[in-house]
Amino acid sequence: MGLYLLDYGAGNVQSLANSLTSLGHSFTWISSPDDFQHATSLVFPGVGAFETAVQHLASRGLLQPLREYILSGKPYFGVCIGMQVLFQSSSESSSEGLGIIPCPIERLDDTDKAVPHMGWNTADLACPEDPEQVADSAYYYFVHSYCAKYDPHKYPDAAQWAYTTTQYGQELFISSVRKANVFGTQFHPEKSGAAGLRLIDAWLRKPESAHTSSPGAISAHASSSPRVLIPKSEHRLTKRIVACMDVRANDDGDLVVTKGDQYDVREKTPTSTASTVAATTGGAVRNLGKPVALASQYYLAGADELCLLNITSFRHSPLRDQPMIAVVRTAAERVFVPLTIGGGIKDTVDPDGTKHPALEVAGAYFRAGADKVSIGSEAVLAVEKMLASEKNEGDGTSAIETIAYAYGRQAVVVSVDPRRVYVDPETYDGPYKGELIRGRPDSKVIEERGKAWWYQCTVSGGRESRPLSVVQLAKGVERLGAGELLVNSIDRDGTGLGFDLDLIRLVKSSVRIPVVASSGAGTAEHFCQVFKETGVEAALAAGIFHRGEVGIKDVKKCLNDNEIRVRLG
Ligand code: 1PR
Repeated sequence: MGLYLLDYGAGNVQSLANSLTSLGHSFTWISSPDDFQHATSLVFPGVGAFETAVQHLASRGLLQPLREYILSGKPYFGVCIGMQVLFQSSSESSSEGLGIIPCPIERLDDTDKAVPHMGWNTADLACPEDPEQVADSAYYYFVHSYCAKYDPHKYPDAAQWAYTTTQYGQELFISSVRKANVFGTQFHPEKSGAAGLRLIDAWLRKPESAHTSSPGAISAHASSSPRVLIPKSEHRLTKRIVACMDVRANDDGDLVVTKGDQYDVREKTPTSTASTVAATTGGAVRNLGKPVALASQYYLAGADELCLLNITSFRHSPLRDQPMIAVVRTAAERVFVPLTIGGGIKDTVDPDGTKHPALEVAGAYFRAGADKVSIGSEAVLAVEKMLASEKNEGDGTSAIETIAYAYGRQAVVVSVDPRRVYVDPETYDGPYKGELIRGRPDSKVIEERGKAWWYQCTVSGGRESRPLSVVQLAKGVERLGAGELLVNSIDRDGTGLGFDLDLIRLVKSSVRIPVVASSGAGTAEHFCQVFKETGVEAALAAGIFHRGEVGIKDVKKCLNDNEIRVRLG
């Protein structure tokens, strides 16, 4: 069979290619308009932003051939933008869609929930008697800010296309479509673990004739009127558990997963009473395993997402750091949940003077298989620049803005490394008065008692403090276009004392985008605590997972026992 994959040239489509390869399906990339004629099945993993996708397709002369291919009745499977492009238009863009489904794509409402809708949710069959492809109770991975609202009164023709619907907050949207030769999912089966791989495999293993229809069959109107689904009172989006690997070269030049205590990743220098063995290892970079092996292990253990942070990237350009790119590539071939890559996502200049914009750096990671990039230091500097500008807005050139424009804001995470600055609550009269947290007199952390503090942003892995608070940063990066915030805490990192609930609550209440709590997890109960007390969408840990003290399954069991929705199995 002639299975082709459409890459419009600016989306992170490697993940879908990896899933096909792992399932044993070979494919050819569409590289010119003529290729559509050779394709007997077509998958369009349109990850990214609607505007960029449609513009790229049009500029490469692929938009009209794509439309003709779909109308010809040959099998088509679109993922995310690959599904959205079937619709009339998108409020994300001034470009028109293919107009095959007569309904617009609209922005999700963020007044009652975080947007993007990011994480694992269910896809409920619109016709339960037709469970051919989607498993009714399975969780699939969603990441999008725009959707086709399920509204049979307003858009009766579009409702006829609804194969599954998904509830998020008070909104019910079409999460997959199916009609004649066309199948499309808003969620990402290639990032949905075993359930997603099963769905892709089932579609591909069916004879092509079963997905083929007569030309124009998709335009036919169904005779029956669609069922009117009533939104559920509660959505089924799960809380996400993220395993994070801080990666750097050790003193022998090998890339290892390391873990700091408050960002110090070297073994403690031994005292004079230490053994000779300890003395020889003192000061070495702490080595907790190999990045690809650990990533595979956490995927199999049920992690909902993985994060690889190149923690010394500020020293050189990531594009010259080929071993790190190779790590990402190999990990992405084995891991079928979202993979975030961070470290050094910024404009860089090689020693020979060659400039690489942040967009190019991110593009290299996306092509290697990353699903999201995480921006640290550069985000702090971009917000400082924005706040100092006359108009108090971004100028379109920052890493956040350029990457979000090309790949969609859901592909841009900002990782913030705040540190507490303790002040005397009675005398402090500085600019962060409104953000002060007051320590409880009975706090377990002695330095908190009777004190107050604000959270200061740092760059270069905590080495330099900047004149910016975490609240300013959170609000600033949301305005610039970040899709998610990863909130570390230098004070809690590696301590096992639990997440800094004051910090996480403060950030969560400052933004509408999803927030990932990080730093300080020491027990499974700490995860329950952070979800219950702050409402964050995800929580991340490193040390306890690397040292095998608490497993991902233990965390999920604890959450499930406490009636916090998680993806089990
Ligand atoms: O500034 O864009 O180049 O990005 C650098 C990235 O590397 C940032 O995301 C920054 O947080 C990270 N980083 C830099 N130096 C260190 C270090 O440890 N010396 N690691 C570092 C940050 C924080 C988390 C950690 C959690 C959970 N590590 O990654 O995994 O704190 O730890 P725990 O569960 O063991 O407490 P740029």
